[in-house]
Amino acid sequence: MRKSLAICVTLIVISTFFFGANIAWTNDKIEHKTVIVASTNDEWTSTKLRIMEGDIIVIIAAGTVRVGEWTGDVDADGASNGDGALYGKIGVGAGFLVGAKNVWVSDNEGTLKLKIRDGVYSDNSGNFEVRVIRIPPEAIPDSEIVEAD
Ligand SMILES: [Ca+2]
Repeated sequence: MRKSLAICVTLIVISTFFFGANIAWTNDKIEHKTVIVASTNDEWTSTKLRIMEGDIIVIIAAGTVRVGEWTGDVDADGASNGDGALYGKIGVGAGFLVGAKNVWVSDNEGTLKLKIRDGVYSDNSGNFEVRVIRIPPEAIPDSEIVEAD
């Protein structure tokens, strides 16, 4: 009897530890940030958002930049050759095209960073004001099955 009580207490202590630890390093709340990405910055700008696999990422980039004389002012979709477009990178993964508006489910884990695509950054002007929304799957209510009519 005393032995089974001891086992029971041990199980409660272990499960509390794992449950508590789980809360400490996962964030199941929707996060929304605005990040300024400068066209003169040739380094990645951190959104300071930690992305988990399965998170839904929403990007809305406002503003225009000038990355070269011939391109004129372009939005985050970039010029016809791709210069001036907004790119993203998660953790140590490869960079990918984001553009002015985008929604995707992340296959990667790590900090989301943003950068404007160009070769020479010193002759650029302007910046993008980028809203980044991270929606963890835990924050989405259970789906309702819609019956066919
Ligand atoms: Ca340039």
